[in-house]
Amino acid sequence: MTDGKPRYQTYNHPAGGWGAAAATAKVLFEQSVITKGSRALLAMNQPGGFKCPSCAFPDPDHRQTLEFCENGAKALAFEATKRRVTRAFFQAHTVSELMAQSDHWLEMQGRLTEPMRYDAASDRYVPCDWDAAFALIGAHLRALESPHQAEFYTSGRTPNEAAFLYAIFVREFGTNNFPDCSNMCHEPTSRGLPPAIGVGKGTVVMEDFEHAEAIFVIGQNTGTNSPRMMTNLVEARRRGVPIVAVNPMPERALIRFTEPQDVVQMATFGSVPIASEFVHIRIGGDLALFKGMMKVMFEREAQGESIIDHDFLGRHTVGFEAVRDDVLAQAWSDIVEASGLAEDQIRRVVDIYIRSRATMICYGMGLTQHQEGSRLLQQVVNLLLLRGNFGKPGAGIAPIRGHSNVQGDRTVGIDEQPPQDYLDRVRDVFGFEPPREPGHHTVETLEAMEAGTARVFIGMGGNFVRAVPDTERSYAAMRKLDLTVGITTKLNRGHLVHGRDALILPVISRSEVIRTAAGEQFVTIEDSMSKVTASRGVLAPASPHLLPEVEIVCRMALATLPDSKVSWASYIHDYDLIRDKIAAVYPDIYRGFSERIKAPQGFHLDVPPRRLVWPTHNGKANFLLLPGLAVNVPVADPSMLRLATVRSHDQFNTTIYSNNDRYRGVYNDRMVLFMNAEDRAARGLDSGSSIALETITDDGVRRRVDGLTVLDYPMPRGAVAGYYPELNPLLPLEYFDRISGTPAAKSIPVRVVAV
Ligand SMILES: Nc1nc2c(c(=O)[nH]1)N[C@H]1C(S)=C(S)[C@@H](COP(=O)(O)OP(=O)(O)OC[C@H]3O[C@@H](n4cnc5c(=O)[nH]c(N)nc54)[C@H](O)[C@@H]3O)O[C@H]1N2
Ligand SMILES: Nc1nc2c(c(=O)[nH]1)N[C@H]1C(S)=C(S)[C@@H](COP(=O)(O)OP(=O)(O)OC[C@H]3O[C@@H](n4cnc5c(=O)[nH]c(N)nc54)[C@H](O)[C@@H]3O)O[C@H]1N2
Ligand SMILES: [Mo]
Repeated sequence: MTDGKPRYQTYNHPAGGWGAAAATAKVLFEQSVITKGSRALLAMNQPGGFKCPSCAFPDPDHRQTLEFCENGAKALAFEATKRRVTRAFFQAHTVSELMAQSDHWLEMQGRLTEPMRYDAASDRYVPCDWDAAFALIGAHLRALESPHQAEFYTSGRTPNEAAFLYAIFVREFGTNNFPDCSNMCHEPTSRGLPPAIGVGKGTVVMEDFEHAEAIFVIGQNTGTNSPRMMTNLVEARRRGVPIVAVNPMPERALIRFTEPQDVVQMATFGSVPIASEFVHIRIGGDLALFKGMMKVMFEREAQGESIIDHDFLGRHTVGFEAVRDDVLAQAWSDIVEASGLAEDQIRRVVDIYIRSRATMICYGMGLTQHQEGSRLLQQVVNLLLLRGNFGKPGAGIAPIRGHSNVQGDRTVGIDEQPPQDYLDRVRDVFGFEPPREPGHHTVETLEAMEAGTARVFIGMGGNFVRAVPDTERSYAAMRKLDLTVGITTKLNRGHLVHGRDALILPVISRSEVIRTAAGEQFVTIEDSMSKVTASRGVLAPASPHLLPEVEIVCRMALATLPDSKVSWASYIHDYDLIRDKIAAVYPDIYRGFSERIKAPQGFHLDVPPRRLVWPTHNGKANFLLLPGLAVNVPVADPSMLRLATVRSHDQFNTTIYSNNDRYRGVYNDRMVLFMNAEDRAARGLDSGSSIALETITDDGVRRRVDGLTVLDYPMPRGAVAGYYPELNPLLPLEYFDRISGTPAAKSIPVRVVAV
């Protein structure tokens, strides 16, 4: 597989196991961090160490062994790499030349080492000292006619302390324009769940896995994107807990898994079957599945079985009757057609659900990235409410978040529609009047750039232009700006698609030591289960010229707001002072933060529905309606296929570690399209044919990606899948969930164009 030629072969082994161990060793070796890397791995997710920079799945409280996974090791190895992007590198390459390189190539150049400024005369980035960089940002921001002409993006690796201050800086500057990666990810969780249960977060914690009697894993590729959760699934299966996996792709780790940290299993080549029921859903068919399940429950209840928890419904909920009427009005033939599932299987899934006295429903992007993503999640809540699956051990809703601190960033103020009580407390604690009107989310940010009303873009981490929809259009929008700033660890496309002025500001990463005038500092993050823990880097920073994100925020504020009411200079050095302010702005959840964070295992933020308290407008949990069975606008065109854009096993979002996708049997290629063989044959194509895809829209814009190889894959009929971000040019900017603004990246209507 090392000759670079594309190869495709079915992967028949369990996921995890020696394949994962070998991949871990290889990646550490290739990034030449074997010694440094293994020392860092020992400190990852241990009390006193740093939090894994990869996904948001919590680390366990009680396992004392080496706690990491293949993809955590990859994230660390690529962060701790010895490769460096220096001023000589930028001298040797114009931006236009760099633009012609692949995302993988850019990533492989290594860590950024000093601040750089774009020089139009030479089309190169040239060195620029930190003071000059902050002065440039301050000058641009102060020159704007309105603070709403600036957009302040955040990606979810930024820790609480930096995100909290960034939110304060931007609000004192005068806008709520906070597009963030969550706007493309779990925003349906943040916006869809509050009307239903009063919080936009999950209601389970790690211990719940030990008490669950059934676990659903819906629209989530666990073995690749939250590999540490596999340990919980393996343990659950060993206890005989049924696991229902709902996915259009039979993801390998959901079928069979070998726990790489289980010595006996590794030695004996053993493995554990994971899904007791694999539900091969059509793309967007989940709504029909949920309604089918509820229909069976109502029907069986009507026949005298006791299935619905009427006591729970009576005490805690409102709106049950309307949901029951809606569900009973759906015909089985429509449910079967929309879900692509046999009625028998839906009845089997219901059996699993009603035998369980405590059910957890975990989900990922397969549920959120649809045009009705937010309301689809409300149907998940309906399903859970019917059997009282809240407020007891082992039960609840479990959004599996993406970036390691994406949930935390939202909690501490990265929110384009901030609650008024938060704004009141910001006013009281910091002494300025924050703006009250909602700001831009990611899609609105792009619209403002296109319209020319946005002039400045500051990216706190991430790779905005590469992550967003409608690639070509978004590139053009970005290039209209006066200033673009990338606050970042690695070179990425976002630095090459830039405004008239542009800065690259390199930061100290999660695994590295932050030392200030007040001594060594730590930061905090909140995981997917609302647990807040400290993170202390152990490695020396990649370059002596890097700054921590906190200092960058403070110095942007000092350069922009000469009359600020906030004591920015003090926060640069002492992060406890920042945590004291977080506690003051969020007394309900963060009171005593600086003290509580001293507990080696951290602490949980309060999630009221766990206590059966519902902070909704009526103090109840609400059954909410989503009429019909469609989560995306129907398309009449018979040639239409629904395209899901997914991650390979060897990438972290726009960071491409390699061109392999081991569990799906793809090597040295990312330009592939997974298709059902009958759909392929119906189009007169051979397996391995090269095709183009075109988006079906009525806006007159041609969106097309060429050079895709068709692979036979067990997809449901009418569903195809390929990789993000290569296929983002096909995703129209207008194609998003109206409630949350989340682009519907899992259900793009496309047609195949033979070439
Ligand atoms: N190694 C690694 N870890 C990561 C990331 C990474 O890129 N690499 N990214 C991080 C981030 S930011 C996030 S948000 C998470 C993402 O983690 P996931 O949510 O697992 O992300 P995706 O790869 O987008 O895949 C989602 C799954 O949804 C399925 N799917 C597609 N359409 C549908 C549908 O209509 N219904 C159902 N039921 N399923 C569907 C796909 O087949 C796929 O298995 O992972 C985080 N962790
Ligand atoms: N078509 C399609 N589009 C999607 C998705 C999809 O499934 N399909 N998924 C969406 C999802 S779920 C998400 S979350 C977004 C992701 O969008 P982003 O979060 O914007 O993208 P990433 O690729 O995670 O960002 C990687 C960059 O972050 C920087 N970085 C890494 N570590 C640090 C750090 O510690 N500090 C700072 N300051 N910078 C750092 C590095 O420079 C790196 O190049 O993409 C979305 N886009
Ligand atoms: Mo995400």
